[in-house]
Amino acid sequence: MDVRAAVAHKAGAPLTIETVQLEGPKAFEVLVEIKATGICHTDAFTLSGDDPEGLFPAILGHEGAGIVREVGPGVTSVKPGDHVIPLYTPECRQCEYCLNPKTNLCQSIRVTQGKGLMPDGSSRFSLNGKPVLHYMGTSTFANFTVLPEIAVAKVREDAPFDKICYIGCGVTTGIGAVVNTAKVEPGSNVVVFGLGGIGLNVIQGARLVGADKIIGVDLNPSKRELAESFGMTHFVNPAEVEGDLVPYLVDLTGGGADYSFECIGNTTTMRQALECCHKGWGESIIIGVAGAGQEISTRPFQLVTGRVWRGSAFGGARGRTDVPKIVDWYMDGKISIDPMITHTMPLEEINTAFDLMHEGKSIRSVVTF
Ligand code: NAD
Ligand code: DAO
Ligand code: ZN
Repeated sequence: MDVRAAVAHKAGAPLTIETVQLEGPKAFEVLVEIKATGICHTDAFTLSGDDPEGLFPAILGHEGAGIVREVGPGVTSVKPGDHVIPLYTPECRQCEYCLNPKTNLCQSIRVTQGKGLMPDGSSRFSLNGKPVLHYMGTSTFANFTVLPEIAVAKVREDAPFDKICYIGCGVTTGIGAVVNTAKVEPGSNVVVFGLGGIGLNVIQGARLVGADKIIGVDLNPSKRELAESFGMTHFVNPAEVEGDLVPYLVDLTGGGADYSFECIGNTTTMRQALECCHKGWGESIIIGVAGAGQEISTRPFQLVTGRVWRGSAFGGARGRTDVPKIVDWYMDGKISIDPMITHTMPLEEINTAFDLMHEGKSIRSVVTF
């Protein structure tokens, strides 16, 4: 079938809106009509060329929501008409990783997904007879996409696509890092580096679990107001701090953060996030993705004296199990999404979403089809 897609032909170039061909679902695959997709920093990271796994030409996008239109042979968990959120971290419930409660990193289709291919080793997208690659197993910058059955979460049908698409990455990544990865306790002091689409969700996750001080760190003062509305209690602009940021944060938290979260992807702030943690027990969670080849460093004595460095992918969430619950939280008013969706646009204007992100003017832009 013909589908409308934003194609990334090469790193550093704008996406081009084109009609591409999409083959139907094969065994254990589903065809999904994408109704809305968010544009995340990670799409920009891949498009920039900094992503070591970035491959071209490809159809980017990993933060979508839509409706199953067709299922391939063997599919049992969803049917045409079901509303779904694509999962860049699938959940097969059978692999060694899915069977280990310590991780959410299902590996059953990891090798082909990393090559931009479906599990049978081929692409379903093509342009003028030449393959166009999938991205993160999701490729939501198209009005139709094909996914493995294990890479869709079935969600309730009364939830609005243009809001719940954000649960496909940013919301789950931020809230999940607090709830699943760090397991932040009520009364904790939390420091969040970066108040973008991920950091704001860390903040609302911290408020949800009853954190005490929730300190946001960002160079852009325009992020302050929205962050406060999501529960930030103190704002720190590093550019306005006299002297070193780390001792300033240690002082503000009364000895160091119980938990810190790095939501920028900068190795300098990763170090600051670790070192502002409380001696003896403070834990720092890296969420941000740094550029290819970059390395983190600290003095090992920081770890010897009880600080812990950890990472979190997709908020430690198991998508098919946890994502429908997060949609319920949104529909029940337990979490908020709408104010973070600052811009909505048609596919034809998707490059504007990248411009707004780079200019620091948006939290989330959403393309609706
Ligand atoms: P974003 O661009 O919306 O937000 C980043 C924020 O950091 C901005 O508000 C910016 O002003 C601020 N900032 C930049 N440099 C700073 C500095 N030196 N000091 C203080 N503040 C600074 O990005 P986002 O969409 O929130 O994504 C954040 C990171 O999370 C990215 O690296 C993204 O790739 C990553 N990410 C990780 C996962 C995961 O599962 N681990 C999932 C999604 C995104
Ligand atoms: O299992 O090796 C693996 C890869 C898991 C991918 C997790 C991706 C999380 C970070 C990228 C940001 C996604 C938007
Ligand atoms: Zn698995």
